[in-house]
Amino acid sequence: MQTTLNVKGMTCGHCESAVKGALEEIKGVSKVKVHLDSGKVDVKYKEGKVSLEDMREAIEDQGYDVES
Ligand code: 9UX
Repeated sequence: MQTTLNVKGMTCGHCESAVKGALEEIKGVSKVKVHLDSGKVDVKYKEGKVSLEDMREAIEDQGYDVES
């Protein structure tokens, strides 16, 4: 499965690393690509192993907002 999340508040490379790292720590997430310019985050994941809510929480824990 693949999804694209819209994340608000990422402006620098550290933001990118924080969001990417937090998502990659989740079991079931296989690939994360952050687009700093647009705030879009492409995520490849295994369906059933991880939910969109898990991803949202991981990003919010880092201090960023996810728009649905
Ligand atoms: Mo630097 Mo990115 O303060 O939020 S980590 S802009």
